[in-house]
Amino acid sequence: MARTAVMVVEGIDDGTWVPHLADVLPGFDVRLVADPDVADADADADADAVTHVVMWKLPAERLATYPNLEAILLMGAGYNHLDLETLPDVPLIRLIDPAMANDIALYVLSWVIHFQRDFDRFAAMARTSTWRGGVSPVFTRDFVVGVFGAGVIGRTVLDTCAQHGFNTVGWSRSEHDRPIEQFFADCDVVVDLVPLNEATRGVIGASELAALDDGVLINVGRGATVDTDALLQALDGPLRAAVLDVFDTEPLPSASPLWQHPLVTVTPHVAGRSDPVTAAPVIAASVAALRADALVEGLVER
Ligand code: OXD
Repeated sequence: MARTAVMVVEGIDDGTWVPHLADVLPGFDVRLVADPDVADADADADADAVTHVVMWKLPAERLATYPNLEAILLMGAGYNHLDLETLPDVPLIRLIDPAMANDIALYVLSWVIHFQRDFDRFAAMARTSTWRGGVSPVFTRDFVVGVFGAGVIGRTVLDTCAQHGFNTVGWSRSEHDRPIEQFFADCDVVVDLVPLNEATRGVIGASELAALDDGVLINVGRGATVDTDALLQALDGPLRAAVLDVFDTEPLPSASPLWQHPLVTVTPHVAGRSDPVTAAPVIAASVAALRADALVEGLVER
């Protein structure tokens, strides 16, 4: 009799991934890897039955103990924290969950409205009991929201802002209609969603921020794509504000000048969260598509 395929799941957050995955993958014996650093007797006893791993950062040595692995499915959208060279040579699928993309889009939209309606300026004026003070919010159609790194999630952000009447423009390396500095110059808000790799480390630097001028930078992608020193200098100049959800080092060290900066809002990497309730069906669909040799969204090119 054929053995039931085992899916092992990294123990992340509150451990609810296992029941949600088990619900949508009845053909699998879904088990938790309790502690990636300690050999887990239960999962290891059946190492050769393990066909799928759902993980964020299980070590490559652990993955190498599964000789019949068919695929690795990530619990998040990014994968820059993994050393692809060391991973088993099986499909690696990042999580493209529309619910997560929507979460990010709403985070962005709330800040876009905040700045388009001049709430930051009115808050400053309230401190001196100033009425209007020459501030007149621009209309939605005249407020330009740009997404730098307009992939799947970026397109959701653009669509959400466009549905609310904002003027939108996307920029990605493979698809753009203007040079990068022109893109920054044309935007009132730039949303950074560019994936982190060696080519994009610090890609938003002094010249991009100078082009953005008195605009706003929102970073919901990866912290290291922005040159923090250049950002602090731009904030000493015309840059209106920065809203940062991601950082070079997380948690953001308490000594970072970003914490106290009056023009910077820090949020603790919460713009888009992985939710096992919505992610489990997406992962189940990827498993089915892989087994049917069909196209899989989120397949990482290696
Ligand atoms: C992700 C993230 O990559 O949370 O999913 O940043």
